Amino acid sequence: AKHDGKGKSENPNARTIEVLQLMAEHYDRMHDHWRLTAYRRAIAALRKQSTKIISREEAFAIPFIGERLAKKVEEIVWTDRLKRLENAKLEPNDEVFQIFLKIYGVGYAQATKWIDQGHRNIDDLLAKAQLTKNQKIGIEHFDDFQTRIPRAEMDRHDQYVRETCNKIDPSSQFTIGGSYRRGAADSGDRDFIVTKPNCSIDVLRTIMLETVIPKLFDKEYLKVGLATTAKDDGSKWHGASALPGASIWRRIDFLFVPWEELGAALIYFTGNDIFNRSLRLLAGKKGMRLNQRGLYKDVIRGKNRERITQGTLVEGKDEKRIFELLDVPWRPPHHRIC
Ligand code: DCP
Ligand code: MG
Ligand code: MN
Repeated sequence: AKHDGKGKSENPNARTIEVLQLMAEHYDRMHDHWRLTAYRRAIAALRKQSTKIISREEAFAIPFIGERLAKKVEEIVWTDRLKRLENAKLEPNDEVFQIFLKIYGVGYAQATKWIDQGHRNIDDLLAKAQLTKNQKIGIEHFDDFQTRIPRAEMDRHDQYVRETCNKIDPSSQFTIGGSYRRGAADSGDRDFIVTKPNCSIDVLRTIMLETVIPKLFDKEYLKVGLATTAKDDGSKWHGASALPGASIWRRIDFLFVPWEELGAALIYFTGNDIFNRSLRLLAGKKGMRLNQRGLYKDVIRGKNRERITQGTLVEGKDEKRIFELLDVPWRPPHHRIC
């Protein structure tokens, strides 16, 4: 045992706490806040006990220890170990987990599943895992998609897409948002915000999906489509493309945005994500609400700050006006890093 004789072992549940702590650290590294919090609460509650908790019934009787955690407490007491912790084979797998999470479209659940199935690297996945079409593309172009795009190349994509699209539909407007609009020296992907004056989102989406995107495929600029969603508040198309003569595939996102919502969409898709969160929080504090469609006022909230009314739209179109209405001095995109 790792008891250090500095008083830690005096707590009757020291060993249980030690193992649960390792589990908590594991979830912390996995960014699993929900489980991390559950473990922290359970550990704090267990620390207050003056007797050794041995059975799951005893454990379950303690506040903040649910059924599953109670079972784990019993397992630790009786086996001096926790299978779940060993299955996670912590150190090596954390690295594996982080790699799997970098594959396009792979989230926490998928990465965990693969690790539980015994896969330890990309080659395992290619050889043994059942992959969807997108997962295969994400893996085959793993290095491509991980390589940052230098700003000079971003400029060339901007020009290429703009020229091609404007030949088809001169009034569509394209802005690259994301890190590029914030002035970054390199970017992970291209976030094209597409809009068209006085045009419904349905018509814009149809032009893009049925004419512009097929044209970009014809020219062999677009290589593959990865995801498409169509919603009232805009739509997106995810894929990959390469400039003529280039072999490296780059991730490309098209975000179709209604003309009246351009300002709010620009704020959202320019980010960064933390800036967005702080702006939304501020809106909330002022009785307003900000999302990628607009700024809303007279939002009524309950005692847990949950929304009771959605509020009325005050501004969607004008990016600067949204800052003004929030009483925030204008922040040019390259100052929107938190
Ligand atoms: N965004 C957000 N919250 C998220 C994801 C995205 O607010 N969870 C917004 C802010 C981002 C923008 O969308 O800046 C574009 O998302 P990207 O993932 O493309 O991020 P960036 O363009 O900022 O960075 P990168 O250079 O890695 O693409
Ligand atoms: Mg981006
Ligand atoms: Mn993106």
